[in-house]
Amino acid sequence: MTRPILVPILGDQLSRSLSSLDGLSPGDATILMMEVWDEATYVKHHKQKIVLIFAAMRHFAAELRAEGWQVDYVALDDPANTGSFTGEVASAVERRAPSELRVTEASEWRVSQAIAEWEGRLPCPVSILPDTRFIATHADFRQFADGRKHLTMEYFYRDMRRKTGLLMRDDGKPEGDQWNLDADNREPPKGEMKAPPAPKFEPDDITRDVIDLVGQRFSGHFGDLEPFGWPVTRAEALKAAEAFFAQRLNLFGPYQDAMVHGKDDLYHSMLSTSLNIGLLDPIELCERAEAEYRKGNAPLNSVEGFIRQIIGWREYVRGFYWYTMPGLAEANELAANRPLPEFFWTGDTDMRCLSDCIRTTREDAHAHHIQRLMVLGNFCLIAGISPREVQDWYLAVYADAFEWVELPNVAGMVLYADGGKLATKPYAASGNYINKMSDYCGKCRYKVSHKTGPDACPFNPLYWHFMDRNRERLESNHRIGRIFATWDRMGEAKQAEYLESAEKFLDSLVPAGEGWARN
Ligand code: FAD
Ligand code: DLZ
Ligand code: SF4
Repeated sequence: MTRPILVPILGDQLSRSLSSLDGLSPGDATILMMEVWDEATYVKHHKQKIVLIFAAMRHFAAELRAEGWQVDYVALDDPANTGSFTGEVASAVERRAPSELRVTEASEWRVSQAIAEWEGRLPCPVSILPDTRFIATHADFRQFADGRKHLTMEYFYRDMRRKTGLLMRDDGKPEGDQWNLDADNREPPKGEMKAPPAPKFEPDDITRDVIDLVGQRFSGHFGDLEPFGWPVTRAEALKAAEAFFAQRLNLFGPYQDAMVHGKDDLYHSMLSTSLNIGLLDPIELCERAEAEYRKGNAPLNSVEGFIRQIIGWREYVRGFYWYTMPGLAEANELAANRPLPEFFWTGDTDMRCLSDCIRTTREDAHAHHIQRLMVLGNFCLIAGISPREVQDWYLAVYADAFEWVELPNVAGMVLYADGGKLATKPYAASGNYINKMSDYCGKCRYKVSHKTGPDACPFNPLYWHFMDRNRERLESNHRIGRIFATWDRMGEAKQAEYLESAEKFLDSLVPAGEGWARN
């Protein structure tokens, strides 16, 4: 009898279309799935993120077993659990003596470095296969990026539209004659914004066990454990997707950037967790969205906007991550070194926009893109918070956070720490932007119309403090340089008022200290 192949499946590889399973039948392979302490604690993930991963892994293992696969499932509390992927793979190889170990490449640098060492350590051949769930290969991204100074997403996105044929006409032109309808994705909130909420899923017995485990073992991690309602199976994820297509896609486009107090879903899909752990396939979602457009159920600005986020931004940041690692994790172009304020963990701030975004992050392990970018991220950028600390925070607090997607967004899009490879200018904004795009400011203790002084919205002086202290680095940037003419016209007295207000505010910040993001 031939010895089976050992196929480790990691917590974000929960797809039946996984390359390591391709061509195998249940009799050919043993699947290895591992709940390991190292992965659960390399940052102190939000409790719901750990529940999501472990519950989805346990359900996936049960589905595979029901199909006849042999699954070695190592639970966190298994007394023999070594706590690491490498330790568990070594034990499984000893137990099973496989003819080969076959694994789909890891999505993150940390894990890929570990996997790269398996070949030298294990007594069997090791095959590492490409992750075919992404549309762009590493070579596709290199071909796009090599020789370019700025890696503008727009051109990459057009390549992806051509590669997939999504929203393309037979004459090779984009549907609607425009590649990108971003300009039609910026309506401020209007009236009550009665978007039907994204569905939540009642935990079954498997998920309840995991909730209990996480409550006991990870009680010191950030975030509310319950209510937990994320999809943990493909069937649930498909239901969540259908609810989005039926109820929210049509207004996704116009209100993509809108922010409303107390609501983090609005017209967003809430599908990133399911996509990132493999319960949903990016192309199936995009094709489904395109079908809604073709049937006349959703306008082009919504459908193109949704498809752009997935085959544009999502694919692009993944390519960018692998193209720029490991340097990206250390980049700090603006030499920002202020510690993260404690209120990022406690939510205890009078800034109403920030406290609402931190509340939703704590309650749901989610905030939508503009909350992450223009409230939380913008604050970190203009207050000059250290990229390392900001990266750890984002990686820990969101249920959809994996370094390949989190890091380019934080270091590149938010903090300009990469020196402008990803974004052509820093996304710095004063309180005006938040006031225009949200209902936050009306009831805030700060006045968005006050530019300086104790009642001024802190984003206002911080914005000019940021510009002033980074002038040398930013002035030559044609997209931002002319801002300095406005600053110069203000005159010294006004400038001093801005700088003094900003410094008073910065001095009042209490640093978070050790132990929040890492043990
Ligand atoms: P929707 O608004 O419905 O968008 C649809 C899908 O498009 C998302 O599910 C996601 O898969 C994709 N998408 C949208 N924007 C981006 C983007 N900028 N980069 C990559 N994919 C995108 N997304 C993550 O999945 N994990 C992260 O760790 C993460 N960290 C972020 C950190 C910062 C600072 C910023 C600004 C954005 C980050 N994003 C991250 C992107 C985005 O905020 C989330 O994907 C989105 O909020 C998830 O909610 P949704 O599924 O309702 O998204
Ligand atoms: C995020 C996470 C957590 C919290 N725990 C595990 C785990 O115990 N086992 C596992 O296979 N995956 C886990 N993950 C997801 C992994 O971190 C992710 O699959 C890899 O980082 C991919 O590079
Ligand atoms: Fe945020 Fe400033 Fe508006 Fe308050 S006034 S909600 S701090 S933008």
